[in-house]
Amino acid sequence: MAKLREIQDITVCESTTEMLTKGRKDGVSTAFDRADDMKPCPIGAQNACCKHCFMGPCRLSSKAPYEKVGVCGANIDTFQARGFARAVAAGTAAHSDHGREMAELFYSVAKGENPDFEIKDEAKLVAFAKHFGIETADRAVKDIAVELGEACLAEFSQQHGHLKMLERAPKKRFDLWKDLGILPRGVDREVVEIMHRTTMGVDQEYRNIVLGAARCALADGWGGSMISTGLSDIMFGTPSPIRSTVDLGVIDAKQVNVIVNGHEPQLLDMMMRLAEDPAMVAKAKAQGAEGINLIGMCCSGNEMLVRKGVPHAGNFMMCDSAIITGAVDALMVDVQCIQAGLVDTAKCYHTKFITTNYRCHVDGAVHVEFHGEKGARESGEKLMQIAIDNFKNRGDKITIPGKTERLVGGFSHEAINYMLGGSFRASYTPLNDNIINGRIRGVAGVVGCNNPRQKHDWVHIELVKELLKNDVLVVQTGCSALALAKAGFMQPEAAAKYCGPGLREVCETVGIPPVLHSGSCVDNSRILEALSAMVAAGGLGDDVSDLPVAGAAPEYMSEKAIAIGHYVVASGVYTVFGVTFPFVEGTKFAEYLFGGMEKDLGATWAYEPDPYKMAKLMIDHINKKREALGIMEKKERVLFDMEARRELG
Ligand code: MSK
Repeated sequence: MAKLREIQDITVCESTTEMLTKGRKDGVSTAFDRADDMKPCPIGAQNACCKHCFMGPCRLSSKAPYEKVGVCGANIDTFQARGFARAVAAGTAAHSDHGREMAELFYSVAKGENPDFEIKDEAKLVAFAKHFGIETADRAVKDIAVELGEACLAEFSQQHGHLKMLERAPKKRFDLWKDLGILPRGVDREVVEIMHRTTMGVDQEYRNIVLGAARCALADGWGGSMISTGLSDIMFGTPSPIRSTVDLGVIDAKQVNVIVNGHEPQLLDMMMRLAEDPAMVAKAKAQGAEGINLIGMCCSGNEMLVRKGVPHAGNFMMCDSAIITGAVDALMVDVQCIQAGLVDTAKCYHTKFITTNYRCHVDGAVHVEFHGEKGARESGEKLMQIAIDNFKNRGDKITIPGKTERLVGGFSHEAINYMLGGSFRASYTPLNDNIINGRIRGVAGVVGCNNPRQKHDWVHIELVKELLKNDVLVVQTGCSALALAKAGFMQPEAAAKYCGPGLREVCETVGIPPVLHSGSCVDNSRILEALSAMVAAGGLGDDVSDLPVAGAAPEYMSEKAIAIGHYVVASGVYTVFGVTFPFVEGTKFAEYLFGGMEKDLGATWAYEPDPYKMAKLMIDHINKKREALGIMEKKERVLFDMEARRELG
């Protein structure tokens, strides 16, 4: 085993520090330790290798002049573009398979075949159906829902035309995609096509591959992910500002603690209901517990934090820490971001690590299948029973960190619209006005994972601090949101502590925190809706690429993040990634991704692991957009009437 980092170099999170210290004493090995012991392959880290056929695998030098080519003759640019595109396809597949699962679940509810779930938000159902061109006037909810379910499922298998949700983008952006020939046809078709194009002997021109990957990524953001978010809102409720609590202190020694981790909301939703079921509570009490404490983790938790305020244990790199408390009776997982290493951590304590989805088995875990469409309550009860029965098996190694943090989350696109404009004039106009008058410099989306090679939460927090100081409003999703929530940035009082004077004034007037939690990683589609609404509100140009906005994934680790980054860039937003990026400096591929793409799509990628330099890149970009819009100078507050707004547009 290589020398392990000191724990103060691994995380800035107090609870994680406490639990990793305990874990080392208890003999637990976490992903942080395995990262220390496993040097990343330098060739793979740069996508300078290719194993798409069996004449290789081939590896190329990452030193200029890049003359060497693979056995087939493919050069370094082809290698990198193909590796990048395959990551986009994998990420798109993950979000979209989640989206399809939501569509299947919704369809079973719509047809009246699933008594375990329901349509909670009829207003969103009608609004979403209208986006698909479905007739809603004077029709029964059930009929609209069945037609919507069929329309959503068809988006995955459609072969021709374009995905319906793309029409929600500004017209100029839609036309740009059309002119470039990258309007996605059907979600599955775009994933399959990328896998085909990147196989041996097909697409070997880096720009064509990157643009093909953009088509696939757009099928994720404006297809699979947007369908997932929309249908989840309809079934589980559209988020609106709600209080919750985050951090490992939400684990309660006196109750049966059940943590649900993964991505699809139906498992956590069912377990939350069962945790309040009198019969289940009575069973827990019979075992000596005071009740059942249902807790979310990672993005399953985010799904229900923003909708129902479920207490949240923490982000991706805290799963081991939760088990190390010794007080988690069951950790139930569905799909995505489930570390196989948790099986061994669970073995050091009494925790039952339970996989529940047929698509995700882990060697050594207990497997109890849960299907949202059929028998969800029955299998949920089985799962809960395992947790309750395990309460009595707790050992004496229990230590629960005392820290919890309050937050207000639930800032969906609809909620932001309502909060800014009120119920009669729901609109993004007040946001645009505050950007135009300079109180808000711009808006940043800070999203993505934790990566054990990076000091946990540090880059997220330092980056956001810099942005707020410079009057940049921050919108968040995924594990990044949890880093800021734990650090206290998602309370309205945070505005006075961290923001520049303009942003502080706006947040205090509206009563919002300066960092808005919008949901899980699939919910980055909400950011696309918000950007389109900003363009539609007027005064800030006529395309997303005109807006003073930027994106970042400071500590990402997943292929899903690459897919998100690529659809965000292809939608017109300058986006910076941290930690690492699979590229070789100075190649044509890199020059295109980090520069040339702007000519085609009006935005580029950037790579910068240092949070302060990352913030500078984003703020410089926002300033550049403000200059282009002619709003760089802070303006005195003027009341814009319709005529004035038209002139600005
Ligand atoms: S869970 S994809 S670590 S955000 Fe969505 Fe967190 Fe990244 Fe997984």
